Amino acid sequence: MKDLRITQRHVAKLCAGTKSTPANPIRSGVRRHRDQKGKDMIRTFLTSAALVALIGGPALAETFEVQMLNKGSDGERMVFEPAFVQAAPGDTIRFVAADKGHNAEVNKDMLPEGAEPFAGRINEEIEVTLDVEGVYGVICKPHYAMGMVMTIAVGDVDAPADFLEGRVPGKAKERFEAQLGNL
Ligand SMILES: [Cu+2]
Repeated sequence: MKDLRITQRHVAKLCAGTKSTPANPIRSGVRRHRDQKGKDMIRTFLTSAALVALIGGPALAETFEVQMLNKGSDGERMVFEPAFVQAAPGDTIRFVAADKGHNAEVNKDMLPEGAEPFAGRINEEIEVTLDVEGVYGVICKPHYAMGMVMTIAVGDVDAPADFLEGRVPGKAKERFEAQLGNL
C-alpha cells in the first residue's frame, strides 16, 4: 500500500535511466521517423520532470479516492475501501458515497496536533486536503460500532502510542489495529 503513490524521488529515479537523451531531443527528432519523435517527446517530458524534482519544484500532490460501502470487495460489511491510505502532506482524500447511509468524519481523538477536524454529512461526498503530518482516524458515525473506520497516514510517520486510548468500539478497534499494522 505504501508504494501506491509516485513520489518525486521515484520520478527522479525513473529519469536516471534516460541519461542518454540528446541535449536537444526535439531538434534531433526532426530528422527521425514519427514514432521516434513521439518517444523523444516522452523523454523530454521525463527530463523536465527530473529537473523539477532536482530543483525542488512544487510537490506532485495526489488525490486518493475512498469508497464508502455496505460491503467491501473482501465481503466485510460496512467498510471504507481502501481502509488505509499512505499520503504525503498536501495530498487530498475524496470520500465517495458509493452506497447510501454513510458519512466520513475524523475522530477528534485520532487527529494530529494542529490539524483541522473534518466531518461530512450522511451521503455527502467530501474532499479533504491534509497538510499536517500524522495519523488520522476516520469513522462513519452511523456504523462506528460496526467497525466502519479507516486510517490515513500523512508523511513518514509511526502509529501514535495513544491512538486507541479513547473509547473505541470493539469491532472498530480491531480494524484500526489492523490498519495501523501498515505503519
Ligand atoms: Cu457507514
